[in-house]
Amino acid sequence: MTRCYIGLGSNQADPQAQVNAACVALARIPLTRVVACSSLYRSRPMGPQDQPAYINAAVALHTDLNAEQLLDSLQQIEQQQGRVRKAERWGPRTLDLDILLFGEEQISTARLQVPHYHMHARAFVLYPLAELQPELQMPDGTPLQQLLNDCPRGDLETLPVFIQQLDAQTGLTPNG
Ligand code: 5RU
Ligand code: CA
Ligand code: CA
Ligand code: CA
Repeated sequence: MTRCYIGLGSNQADPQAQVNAACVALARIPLTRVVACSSLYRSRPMGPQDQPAYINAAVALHTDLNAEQLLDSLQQIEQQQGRVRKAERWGPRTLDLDILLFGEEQISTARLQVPHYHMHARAFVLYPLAELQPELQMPDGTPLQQLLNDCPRGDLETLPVFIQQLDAQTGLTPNG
């Protein structure tokens, strides 16, 4: 059994609904259990700016799959939720699921880089992760708290739970 952390992101086709649906889909992966889901977070796009704001979240899983098998399942969920690979790098997407951490493993293959690239410097990854496990350490021993100290929140907003629920029920977003 391996404890792992998944980063979720969406900025197309009702991003909050995409992220909520992805949590449900993660819970249905074989040999895998969802341990915790973070709040939803909203922020302006990093990288290419000419795209909508993102909704991000993080999920903690226990799995008996290996990292490559888990990646296969994540890519299947991305495709089921309408992800289309475009030529443009870092363009908008209906759903992006990244393996942030897979136990203590450090993986570098053609398909997979774990810990995930640049996660140590991305507020939309670190703050949701800290909500799940504030005491977390990176596989190299760096405390998550130290990464947070060096990574300002910027415009990252935690969506209040009542807005998340209202939005899921009505499709309305009261504050934008
Ligand atoms: C360059 C810099 C490229 C930072 C990328 C997300 C980056 C994003 C996301 C937000 C990308 C990768 N911005 N930009 N949330 N993904 N807010 O999930 F992250 S493209
Ligand atoms: Ca563009
Ligand atoms: Ca990503
Ligand atoms: Ca990805």
